[in-house]
Formats: sequence, C-alpha cells, structure tokens
Amino acid sequence: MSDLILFWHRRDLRISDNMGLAAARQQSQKVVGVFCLDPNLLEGDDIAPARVTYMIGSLDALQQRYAAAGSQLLILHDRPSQAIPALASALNAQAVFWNWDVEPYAKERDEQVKLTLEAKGIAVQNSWDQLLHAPGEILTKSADEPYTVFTPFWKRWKDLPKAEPVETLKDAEGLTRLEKQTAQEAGAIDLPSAKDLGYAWDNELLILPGEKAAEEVLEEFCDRAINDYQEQRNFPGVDGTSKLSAANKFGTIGIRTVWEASVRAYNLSRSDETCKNIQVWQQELAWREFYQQAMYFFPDLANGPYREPFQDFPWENDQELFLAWCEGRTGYPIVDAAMRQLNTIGWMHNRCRMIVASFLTKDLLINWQQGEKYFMQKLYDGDLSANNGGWQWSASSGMDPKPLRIFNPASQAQKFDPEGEYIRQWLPELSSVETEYLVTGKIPEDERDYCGYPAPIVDHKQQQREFKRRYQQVRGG
Ligand code: FAD
Ligand code: FO1
Repeated sequence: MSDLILFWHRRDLRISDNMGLAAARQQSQKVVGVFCLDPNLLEGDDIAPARVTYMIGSLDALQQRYAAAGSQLLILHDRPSQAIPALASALNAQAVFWNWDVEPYAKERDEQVKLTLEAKGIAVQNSWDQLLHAPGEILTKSADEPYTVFTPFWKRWKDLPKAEPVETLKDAEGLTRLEKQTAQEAGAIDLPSAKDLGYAWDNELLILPGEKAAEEVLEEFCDRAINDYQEQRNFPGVDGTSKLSAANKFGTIGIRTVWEASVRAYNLSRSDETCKNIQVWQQELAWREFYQQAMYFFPDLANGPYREPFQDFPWENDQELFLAWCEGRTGYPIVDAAMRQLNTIGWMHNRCRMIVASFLTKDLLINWQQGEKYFMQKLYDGDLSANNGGWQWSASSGMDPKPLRIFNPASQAQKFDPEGEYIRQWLPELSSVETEYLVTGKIPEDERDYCGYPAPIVDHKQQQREFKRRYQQVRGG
C-alpha cells in the first residue's frame, strides 16, 4: 500500500483552515483531493440552480488552488458509496480522510463509505470542521443533554475558547500529482458546468464562488459593516449584512477564520457600542451552530414539526395561493418584493425571510414544509439545518419557547422599509406609487390597476384570527 491519502471534500470547498485536510497533510506528503458529484443530491427536487452554480464555481477555484499547491482535485460522478472506495482502490491509497457533517443523509452516506473502505483494508479518519463547537461539546449542565433553547446555548457557546485557523497546504510543494491517464482510469472526469448538470443560472451570484472571494467578502464586511451590524441588519434596503451564507454553507471559508476576523474587529473597536454590534453578528454564527447541533441530535426535524401537536395542524394548503406567494403576486408589497428578490438573485434578506415565512403559514395557512422546500429550490445559500430552523421558528412548530409569533406585513414594512426603497427596487411597477401606500399595502384600486398590481389575496386580520383558532385547536386549548 502506498503512502497516498485521499481527502474527500463535500462542504469544505477550500484548502486553508481545513481541519481534515490539515490532518491528512500532517500524516503524508502525498495528498490528493476528491469531490464526488452525487446523484442522490443532484437529482433531488430541492436543489437551486444558483446553489449548484456557486458550488461548481467553487470546485473550479478549488481545482486551481490544488494545482497551484502542486497537487490536484479529482472529480467523480457516481454514488459515493461506490465511487470513493473504487477510487481509493484504484490509486492504492492507504487512507481516506474527510470532515463530518450533521445532516441525516451525510451520516448515512459516510457510514456506508466507511464500511466499504474498511472492508478493503483502507483506513478512514474524520474530523469536525464546519463548526466552532462540535455537536455534543455543549450539553446542558443539569442533564447532559443537547440544548433545545437558543439563549442558554448561546451563553455557553460564546464563552468557550475557540480553535484558531489551521494551516494546511501552505508548504505544499512536492505533493503528488497523478498522470492524467491514471486519474482517468481511476474514474476521474473533467468538471462539468452547472448547466451540464441541468441547472442553468444566468444571473450574477451574490458573491463570487471560491475561497479567495469568500476571504475578500469577509474582510470587506469587517471593514464596512460589522461595526454597525445591530442597527443596520434589519433593513432589507441597506447593505448591512455579510452575505457570507453560501460561503459558510459550502465551506469556501473556514469557520475559525470567520471567527478570528470578528474577534480582530472586536479588539480594534473603540466603543462599547461597536463591541455590542460585533457580538450580535457573532450571535448569528451561534444560531447557525445551534440549528446544526439540533439537526445532528434530532434528525426528525428534517421530516416535520418538532412540536408534536403540530403534526395534525389543519393547513388549508390552497395551491393557487401558494403559487401567488412563490411568484410574488400576493398583493402585499413587502412580501412580493421579497419573493421577487429570491427568484431573481437566489438570496433573500433575513428580515424578509421571516416576513414571507410568517405570511405563508399564518396568513395563507399553508404548511411551512412547502415553503421550506421552495426556499431550497431557490436559495443559493440553502442549507438544511438553517432553513429548517428558520421555517420551524416562523411557523411556531419548532423548539422556540415563544411559539406564537405572527408578523403583520404592514407594520414590518413601516418599521424596516420606511421609505419603501426595498419594495421599489424589487417591484419596479410600483415605483411611482406613494410610500405611504407601499408600506401599508393599501394601494388605491385605480393605481393598482394602472400598475398591473394585484389586490391583496387574503385579509391579514381575518387570517390571523383563523390561524389562532386552529392553533388553539391543535394545542387543545
Ligand atoms: P449575516 O447576517 O451576515 O450572518 C452571518 C452568518 O451567520 C450567515 O452567513 C449565516 O451563515 C449565519 N446566520 C445568520 N442568521 C442565521 C440564522 N437565523 N440561522 C442560521 N444561521 C444564520 N440561512 C442559511 O444559511 N441557509 C438557509 O437556507 C436559510 N434559510 C432561512 C429560512 C428562513 C425562513 C429564515 C427566517 C432564515 C433562514 N436563514 C438561512 C438564516 C438567514 O436568513 C441567513 O443566514 C442570512 O440571511 C444570510 O445572509 P448573510 O450571510 O448576509 O447573514
Ligand atoms: N456534496 C457532495 O459531496 N456532492 C454533491 O454532488 C453535492 C451537491 C450539492 C447540491 C446542493 C447542495 O446544497 C449541497 C450539495 N453538496 C454536495 C454538499 C452537501 O451539503 C453535503 O454533501 C452534505 O454532507 C449532504 O448531506
């Protein structure tokens, strides 16, 4: 057996600050990367063209990084349980390394691959990489159980020491580079485009793919907006958030690097006010970890509501209303602007994700799982744990202790888009309508007709009452 180690990338599409890759590199000079285009994932019905485009662009960048480091990233296209062991055998590798993931599918896939490799006498080594604190590291003091409420989790999470970024292939000269023929014989293919995989996306992506671009976005955010984050993050018309979500999802940046940048900004800040702003951003990173540890310990979250009574909620599920929501034709300007943003750029501001999710569930009485799926079909940062967590929070079906939260679209717009800037940006047909009408949603009928904009498809007050009635019913109260 050779001293070659294969490193299998999945949602860690970078070389820097990669725990598993660093471990592989420590053990051998000969490290070759591999990514497996997985039909189980790519042929699912919850995939967004924008997300696959970001992923493929990041793989292209990663191949270049490997080449510059004197090694290479091989691409396979088959079921991992078959393709990874076959490649490891063909290359006579001594071991395959990868980073663990929290998702139910990942756990099952990885177990199969591990068993097949070990049956062939090929070693497996795994690391936690995508989280600052791995699942199980933070458990309740009283019962040693996973946290199901965010605030106490955050209190523990923020005070625990965090690992520094790890060095990986900085000194990579002299790594193995396989002959093209050897790689091909072992099953490697050229990287296809997202279009070749059936996911055409012609619009720009919110941020450029790849490791270098993610590092630049982080740096730019720390210079530009982190100091005002708390004040700015709620206004969808303001560029006040990091836009790092797809980079965090696909690991084009290491989470330790992200954390380190926020600590650097904190140490440079000159007022308590700025420190508070930065800590609010760090809290969002903790939400990401909270939802991931929840998915790890409660995989059933992926299949339905956390709160049992919600399994029998009498949803209306009117598909015409659902279609109007998807296409941004509800007659509620803030909701429609947000859905058009999602459909156009594959990203939606967090405030608006909460508004449209509340609207779908509490105004249209549609099962949140339909919204969850639609988001996954559109979001370039779509991530099972964060998306499911956000939807269960909005639908009041999740772990959140303050369950019944109903957003009034008009008050939300008045508060967070007071000049109607965001609404006008995404609903240009309403650009000449007075701000007052835009934010309250009460556009006079003749103006609506003139602009070709629909009347509200439901009455918020009435639907709110109806939702509450049904909610009491399932809770038996
Ligand atoms: P920033 O405000 O700069 O936050 C920094 C990072 O923290 C983000 O990049 C992200 O990785 C993480 N983060 C921020 N807020 C949350 C949160 N509430 N939960 C978990 N992680 C968070 N986020 C996703 O990454 N993927 C999703 O599929 C997703 N779906 C959502 C669905 C709903 C219904 C809701 C309410 C929220 C969802 N979020 C999701 C969370 C949040 O909206 C996005 O992470 C955020 O808008 C991304 O923009 P940003 O990178 O500029 O965030
Ligand atoms: N990971 C892979 O290893 N291969 C893929 O083909 C792949 C496609 C993909 C598409 C959309 C998406 O959101 C993620 C994708 N990922 C892919 C990453 C995926 O999140 C991880 O593999 C998880 O571990 C799966 O549970």
